[in-house]
Amino acid sequence: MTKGAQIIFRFKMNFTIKLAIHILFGGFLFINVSADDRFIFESSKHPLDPLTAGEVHTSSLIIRQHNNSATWLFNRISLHEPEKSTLIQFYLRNEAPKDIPRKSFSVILNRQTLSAVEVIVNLKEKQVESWTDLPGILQPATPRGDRNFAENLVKDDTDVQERCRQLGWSNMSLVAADIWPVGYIGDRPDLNPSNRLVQSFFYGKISLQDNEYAHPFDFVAIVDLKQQKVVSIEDLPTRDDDHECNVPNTVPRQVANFDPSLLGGKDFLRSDLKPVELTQPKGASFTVKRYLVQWQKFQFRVGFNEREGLIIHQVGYFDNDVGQSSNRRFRPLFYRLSLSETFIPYGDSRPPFHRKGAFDMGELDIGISANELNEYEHCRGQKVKFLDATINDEHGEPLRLKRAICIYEEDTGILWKHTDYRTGKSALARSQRLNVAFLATIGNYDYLFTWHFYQDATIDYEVRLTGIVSTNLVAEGSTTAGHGSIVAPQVNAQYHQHVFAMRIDPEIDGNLNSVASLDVLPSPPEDSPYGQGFTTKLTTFRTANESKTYGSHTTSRSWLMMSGNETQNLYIGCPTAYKLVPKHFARFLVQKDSPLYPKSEFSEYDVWVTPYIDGQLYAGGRYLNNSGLPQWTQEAGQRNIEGTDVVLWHVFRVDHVPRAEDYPVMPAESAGFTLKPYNFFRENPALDVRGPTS
Ligand SMILES: *[C@@H]1O[C@H](CO)[C@@H](O)[C@H](O)[C@H]1NC(C)=O
Ligand SMILES: *[C@@H]1O[C@H](CO)[C@@H](O)[C@H](O)[C@H]1NC(C)=O
Ligand SMILES: *[C@@H]1O[C@H](CO)[C@@H](O)[C@H](O)[C@H]1NC(C)=O
Ligand SMILES: *[C@@H]1O[C@H](CO)[C@@H](O)[C@H](O)[C@H]1NC(C)=O
Ligand SMILES: *[C@@H]1O[C@H](CO)[C@@H](O)[C@H](O)[C@H]1NC(C)=O
Ligand SMILES: [Cu+2]
Repeated sequence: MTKGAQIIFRFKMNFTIKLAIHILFGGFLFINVSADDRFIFESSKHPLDPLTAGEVHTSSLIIRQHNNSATWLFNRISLHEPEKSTLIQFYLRNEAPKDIPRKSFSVILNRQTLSAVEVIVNLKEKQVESWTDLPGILQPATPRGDRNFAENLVKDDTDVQERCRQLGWSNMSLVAADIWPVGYIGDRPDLNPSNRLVQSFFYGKISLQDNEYAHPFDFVAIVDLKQQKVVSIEDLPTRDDDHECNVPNTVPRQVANFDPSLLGGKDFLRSDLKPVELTQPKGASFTVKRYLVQWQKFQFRVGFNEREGLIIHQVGYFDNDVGQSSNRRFRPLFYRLSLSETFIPYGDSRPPFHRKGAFDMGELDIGISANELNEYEHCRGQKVKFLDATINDEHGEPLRLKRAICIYEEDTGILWKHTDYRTGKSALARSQRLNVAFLATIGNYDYLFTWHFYQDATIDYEVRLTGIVSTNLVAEGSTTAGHGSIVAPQVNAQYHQHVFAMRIDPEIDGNLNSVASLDVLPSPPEDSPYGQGFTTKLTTFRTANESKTYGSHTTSRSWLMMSGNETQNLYIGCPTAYKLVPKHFARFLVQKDSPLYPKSEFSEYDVWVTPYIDGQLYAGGRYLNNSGLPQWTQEAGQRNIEGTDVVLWHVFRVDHVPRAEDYPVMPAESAGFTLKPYNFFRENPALDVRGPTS
């Protein structure tokens, strides 16, 4: 087929689909599909490219045609990534994959029963490949549409309105209802978790722009999305001796704003700051072809879906043994890098605050909350590449998230340098890094997630946490709220943890890898007559069970992902490796005997290693049904994981004890980890980075 014929063919197809949907469903608007999606040639799509708007639309159309036994709500439609076995050889050889059909993965809900079905659609054959009914207890995350629906529903409830009125808020336009997952509900057998339950915390606003978290209310409502009603309203504890005292609560009216327009104008704002600009007079050093990114010696693919947001696929490095450009060879590093789950347990032990906690990905979806980015505020540079993302609405139609991902470079100081102190001659290379970022707002919090790539082949992941701390009411006259910091009169910010579970699928110099912990320890006395000796201890994990390890700051523990038998470093003689360098040593604080523990058990260890199995993507399981890592490591049993295809999971946690300075909006806190080449090269791989003046 000629190019022209393909264009015409695709145009006709789209036209037909459009017509069909108008006839079948009474005229849905065919929105948010841009020209480039309609006229993309199949052959230019990589099997890991996110679904296009056209593919989202086609998926829901095929699903409806296949099964019209119910009215389906489309919870998600995203790429069904091909099995690793079909892609791995192409990746290892850095070849374009051939003959791999694109497929979509959808979770749909029966509008009446809210029971969920997983559907895989083969987009090439245009047919449903699998249809899996899930038990009612397995429920997918609550997308934004459902959250908005729940917010309106609680605000329409007369009991809720009465409670708000008693607190001085009779105008419901000035009441904010924050919709949270319910977390643990095992102590309420009267409520059915299969009915999609959410809870709502309430806050008042003085004006529409006002920061509501300065005015917390004293009750929580549980909403049943199946019955579409409020099923429970509970008092929140507001003083330590709550049960002894029955005085009605008052809500603080003191404002705490951060929007410059509410901050007293020009006199309040600093006027002595001059701009710092980055210029790139010769353009960018990276290229982006669809989703393929090349920068310096790195190559990788960008992916995106509604749950994880940004994904990095198939990272490789073009190694030319410094200075021998003829020897350029492709060396695989990581098959897939992603944030796989996050959990924010709150530390207030007074019920019903035991239900306050959120799995931001598994229960709320992070990808759908992506902000629209720009080059002035979020990703500062002159040459920034933005990528849109495509998700779906409940009718199965595509929704475009504009500029959801940014790719840009920046200067990060000295990369290496030495001055010969005898001659005064110096050599220096400055470090330039490539950033791939996305920013999500989930309720009161904002997270900026960035993968940084460096010229010495280091890869670093950073989460910046900002936004507003979730507040709760303290009774007038109470001086202590416990489990939190009082950040303004009657306003408490509860202690909580941020748990991030990363999925790192290494492919260090090939498909067969091993993982080991590396500790630095004092030498035993018999080896150290002067007591100053120290040494390293490498412990290679033989089973998944053995790999469940905690960080150890007393031995500077790191973990190595090692190639099967490649020994690049001729002098050291050990396998080529990448080292995971942790940055956080906070332990998971939910206790093992807590009824909340089984669902969050993946948060326990700092590192877990599992044998690679397709579909095991989310640390707590796709539906957070007490599965994920604990189940998979157990299922792996005594199976050997040395020199096999393995996945390393790194869990890091930040204890957030709010400070006065975190209020009313918190200065960004940084968290993350680093992946460093470890005897992967023969020498400093950045010797060939030029200094700024050369
Ligand atoms: C249609 O959906 C219902 C409910 O999920 C299921 O029981 C039935 O088997 C489906 N039919 C087909 C042909 O897949
Ligand atoms: C409720 O508040 C909104 C926003 O301030 C305002 O526009 C509206 O007029 C108020 N309604 C009543 C009945 O006071
Ligand atoms: C797993 O490891 C722990 C601690 O190393 C050990 O106590 C336990 O017996 C192991 N379980 C299995 C099934 O091997
Ligand atoms: C590594 O192991 C594989 C499989 O056992 C073997 O084919 C290959 O030759 C080995 N490579 C080296 C460098 O020893
Ligand atoms: C959780 O659900 C998955 C289906 O996604 C199932 O395979 C798994 O066995 C379940 N685990 C538990 C512990 O119920
Ligand atoms: Cu926090």
